[in-house]
Amino acid sequence: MFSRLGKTDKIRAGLKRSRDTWVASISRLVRSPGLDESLWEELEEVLILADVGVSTTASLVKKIRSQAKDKHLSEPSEVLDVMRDEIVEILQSASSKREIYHSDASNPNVILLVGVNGVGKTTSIAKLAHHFKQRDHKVLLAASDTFRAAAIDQLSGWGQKLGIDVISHGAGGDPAAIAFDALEAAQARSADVLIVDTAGRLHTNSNLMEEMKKISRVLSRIDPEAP
Ligand SMILES: Nc1nc2c(ncn2[C@@H]2O[C@H](COP(=O)(O)OP(=O)(O)O)[C@@H](O)[C@H]2O)c(=O)[nH]1
Ligand SMILES: [Mg+2]
Repeated sequence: MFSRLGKTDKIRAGLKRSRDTWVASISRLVRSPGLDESLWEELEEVLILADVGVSTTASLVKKIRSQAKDKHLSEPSEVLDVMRDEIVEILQSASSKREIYHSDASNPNVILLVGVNGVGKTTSIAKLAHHFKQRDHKVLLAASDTFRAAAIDQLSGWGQKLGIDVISHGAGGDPAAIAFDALEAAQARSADVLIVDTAGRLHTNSNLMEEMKKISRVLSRIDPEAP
């Protein structure tokens, strides 16, 4: 118990440290006099160090700079207000574009789990399936991890426990063909959600990445919105 609390405290302290660092850097920037090239460079550095990402940082700083010019801003503190508005806009447009769940009866929501071996794809599928089922959504699972018979048994086991059907062709089957059949079955049965399990892969496994592209390709033949 105590060691657990200790761990949480450590994580909290770590998060606080990183928040303090970038909040402190921004406050320092805002107090600096005048808007010059070094301010934009420092702002870029602070945002990248705060894990905003290189391309988002570049486009954010570009937008802030052009607004600062248009509005004839001269104080770094005014830049902070512009930055806040721009960040809110980015977050709002991202959340409106990423609708995770739609309720269109003829088109099931398709969730495709991808990741390296053992990261918890199959376990997460069981959790997601349970989550949706509890909310009265009809769920179907596709056993597209055909690498090992054990992987199919694992998914089927979860299906049995949860009372959810699993579409499978058995070990060695074509993962894309299974995904295709499963999506057809999901449409025919008016399922709300189809969750597709896949074999573990690294992005450097070119044959497995081709296999993933094929899964995506055949799914989009049935539903262009599918992953
Ligand atoms: N501690 C912990 N173990 C997990 C979690 N998710 C999965 N596991 C375990 O990690 C192992 C691999 O999980 P699995 O779902 O089969 O991974 P997959 O290879 O990505 O499908 C199994 O023994 C799971 O019980 C988790 O959130 N926490
Ligand atoms: Mg698995």
